[in-house]
Amino acid sequence: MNFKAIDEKWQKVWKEKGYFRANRETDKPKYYVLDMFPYPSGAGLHVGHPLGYIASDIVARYKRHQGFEVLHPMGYDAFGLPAEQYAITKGIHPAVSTEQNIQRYRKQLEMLGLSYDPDAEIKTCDPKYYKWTQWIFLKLFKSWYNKKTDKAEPIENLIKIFEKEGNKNVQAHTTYDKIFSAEEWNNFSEAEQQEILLKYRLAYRSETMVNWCPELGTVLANDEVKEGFSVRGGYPVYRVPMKQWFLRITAYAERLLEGLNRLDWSDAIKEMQRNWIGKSEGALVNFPLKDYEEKLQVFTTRPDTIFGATFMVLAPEHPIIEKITTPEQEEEVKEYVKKALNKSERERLMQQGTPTGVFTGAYAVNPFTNKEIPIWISEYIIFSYGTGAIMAVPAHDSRDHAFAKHFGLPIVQVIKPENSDWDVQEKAYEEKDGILINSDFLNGLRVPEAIKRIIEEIEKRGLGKAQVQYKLRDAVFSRQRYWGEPFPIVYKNDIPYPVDEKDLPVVLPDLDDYKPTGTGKSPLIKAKDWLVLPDGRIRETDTMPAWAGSSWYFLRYIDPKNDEIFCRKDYEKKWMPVDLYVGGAEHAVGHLLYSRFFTKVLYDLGYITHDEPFQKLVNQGMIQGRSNIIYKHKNKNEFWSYDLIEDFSEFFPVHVDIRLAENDILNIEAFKEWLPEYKDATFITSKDGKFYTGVQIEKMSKSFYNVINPDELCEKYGADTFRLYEMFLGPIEQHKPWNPQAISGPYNFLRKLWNFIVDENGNTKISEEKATKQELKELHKTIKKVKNDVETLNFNTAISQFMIYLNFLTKNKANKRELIEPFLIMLSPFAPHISEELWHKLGHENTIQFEPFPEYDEELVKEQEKEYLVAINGKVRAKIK
Ligand code: ANZ
Repeated sequence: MNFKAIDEKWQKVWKEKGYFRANRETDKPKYYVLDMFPYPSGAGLHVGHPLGYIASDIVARYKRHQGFEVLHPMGYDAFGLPAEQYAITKGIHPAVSTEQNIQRYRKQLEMLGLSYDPDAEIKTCDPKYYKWTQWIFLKLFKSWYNKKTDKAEPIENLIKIFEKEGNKNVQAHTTYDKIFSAEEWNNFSEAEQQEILLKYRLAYRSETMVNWCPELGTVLANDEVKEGFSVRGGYPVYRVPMKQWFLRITAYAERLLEGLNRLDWSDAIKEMQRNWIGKSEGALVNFPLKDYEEKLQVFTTRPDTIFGATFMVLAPEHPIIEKITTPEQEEEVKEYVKKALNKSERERLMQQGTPTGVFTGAYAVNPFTNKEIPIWISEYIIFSYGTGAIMAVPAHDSRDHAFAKHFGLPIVQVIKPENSDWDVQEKAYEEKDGILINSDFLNGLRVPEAIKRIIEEIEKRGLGKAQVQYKLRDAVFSRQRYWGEPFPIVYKNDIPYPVDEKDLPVVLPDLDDYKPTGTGKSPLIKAKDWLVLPDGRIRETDTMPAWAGSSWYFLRYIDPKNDEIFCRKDYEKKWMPVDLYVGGAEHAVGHLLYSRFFTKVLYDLGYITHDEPFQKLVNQGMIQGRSNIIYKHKNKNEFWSYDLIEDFSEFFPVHVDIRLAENDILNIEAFKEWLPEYKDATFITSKDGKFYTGVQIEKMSKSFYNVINPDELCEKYGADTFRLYEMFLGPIEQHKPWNPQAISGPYNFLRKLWNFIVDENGNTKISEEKATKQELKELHKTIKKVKNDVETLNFNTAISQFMIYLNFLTKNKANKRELIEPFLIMLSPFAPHISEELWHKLGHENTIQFEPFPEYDEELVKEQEKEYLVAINGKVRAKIK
């Protein structure tokens, strides 16, 4: 039997018949099952990638058997840094290399027999696709967030309001904080008006400190930077001011939180999103300054501790520093600020050990104790959070405590834990319960009541107000790179204007020199003909980040060829949300949050009818590599078989290409050829004459020579064995090691199945005899188990049940049609090629793909007979059925 030939035969038929094309207009119930689309890197797929793809494919096929119209699409996330880096290192134009890589991926995916909709393939770098990415950007640019209606609205509405009554009644999500009348608005210059509107738009340009990475030639998002280095490549990252495009995702903070409650996602991922959004309830309080009219505003989540606020701390960026720093402190302050500003926020937050800081020389007044308290500067205060200034309560906040200890500042206890003698001089008491002390009118209250009471008092005395804060920041949306979507924006007098929608797409100009300029300007600046329009307006040269195209691709799959709109609304209404989304947990925050944000904006503007894109989310685990390692003696040119070594400290490990160590036994000759530097080494073998390698489970990586490529395995065993094998490795959400020995299990299972039904001459051996009750019972038990396991995504245990069932059939020589046909249908989602082949061998002309999934009979599944032992005087005397 030739598995490979069977794979190819049926893949061709399925493609020709178009079985997996979803009918968008169907009346059947729909099921939308989606994979996170890959970026096509040069290395191709390794066996870790298909884990999720196979799982989602099983569900897609299962749902077809269940009578659903299934949309199961695949595409390529083809813009962005990785594709471009690859192109640069190989010296090939990104468009060319990306296309090559896509073809390789497509072939690999086809080889696995994944049942993708052939019409729906999308590539984010295709102008027909990014036309709509640009269009969505324009929608963001042309919208503002109305807090009164709690949604995004067209900017024209806002302009009309400004013209009629100015902005006094407008409640918007904006950084604009002045009030103007209608008259003033109408008298503003065009430039002034546009400047103001930018502060309301959902896509806006603004100058900020960014993570600039000269080596990569681009600005990076916070989650692309780790401890001052780029996550990709590990290059140094610097903080510099730059004008950037932003998306006002902060307007959606509350709705992004609320929406999570309606989703069937793991608690872990939801929690990560909640933490990223980071909601805190507290108060804004204004502290008077000694010697100045101005007030210093702080954000605190613990206003109840205000009697214990013994100093203030400012972020090094705080603008008031310049004003209040005393001449004696000036030099020290300047030096400290300069050093701190070179670190990213993340680095500053991670700062461990001895606190750093500097005194400004100035004082504020605690409005409740009326004491003068010193104002310090420290890098542990983040400028972009809250107000960039805090009241420090060292008795009840550990960072403040460490700071006070280090700089000798007073620690005053204001909360007393109920059942302990806590010494706040030693350690901050941070719990949010206990009784207030040393706090005048708050004394004796418990913390929650005290918070309520103090906020009332703060508001009554006009010192501040209750406030909700989010950690979520607006998303930087520009890259100074070539390989991305151009912005549909042109400048006149440095004011950004939208490109006419009918002129979309703004096609990425073909450049020969697409490498980063290294100056902070995008390489598009070199496309002289493209850059300047006939009327003198100049194009935006930044490009969009990789996540632009991936934040809405799930909508395009529904209506992939439409030139009139990104996705027909009636189709969207039918097909969204995605019923099952499978992908890696590394996208827990970025991609999933941005997709939810895009969805909500399009929903607000009336283009779609669902405000959450992914109903159920499953994160597949990682497949780890299984490395083979041999050990060389440190002082001799000798390698020792693993089992002979007692003291590993006398040896150093050498990774061996796993292909040279079948069953963990080293092929010594092949190894010497592979690493000629060891050709004269002696190999001390084990007693049985074999040379055993050590084994280590670690990341699958080229540098450990443990990467396994699906191509070879499919070639050798066929796609069905490969699919079963990957699913058999363990629960889908768990990380698990690649274990090549275990492939023989699924392989033998499929061969045994084949030989059970087909004889040596290729003839079918099937009996039309009725099944016995016992046999039916076994069948129905299997149906019940498999159905339940597929629905809960426990594919590994479903496969075990297949094996048990086949053993039962072979043992009982029960090659009966009644028992085998339902088996093939159940198996088809897992091993579609062989199931299809055997189905036809049993005499069917139709494909197995849409055969109804077998139902089980609850009566049959129940244990119907039970044997009781009858004991008389302690001895078994009889058995009763
Ligand atoms: C006084 C206080 C007393 C605080 C106390 C905490 C405990 P979350 O929950 O993360 O929102 N804070 C405010 N702005 C900050 C900034 N820009 N950088 C660093 N820290 C800042 O934390 C809010 C608390 O973190 C605030 O409440 C403030 O310290 C500090 F016993 O104010 B608290």
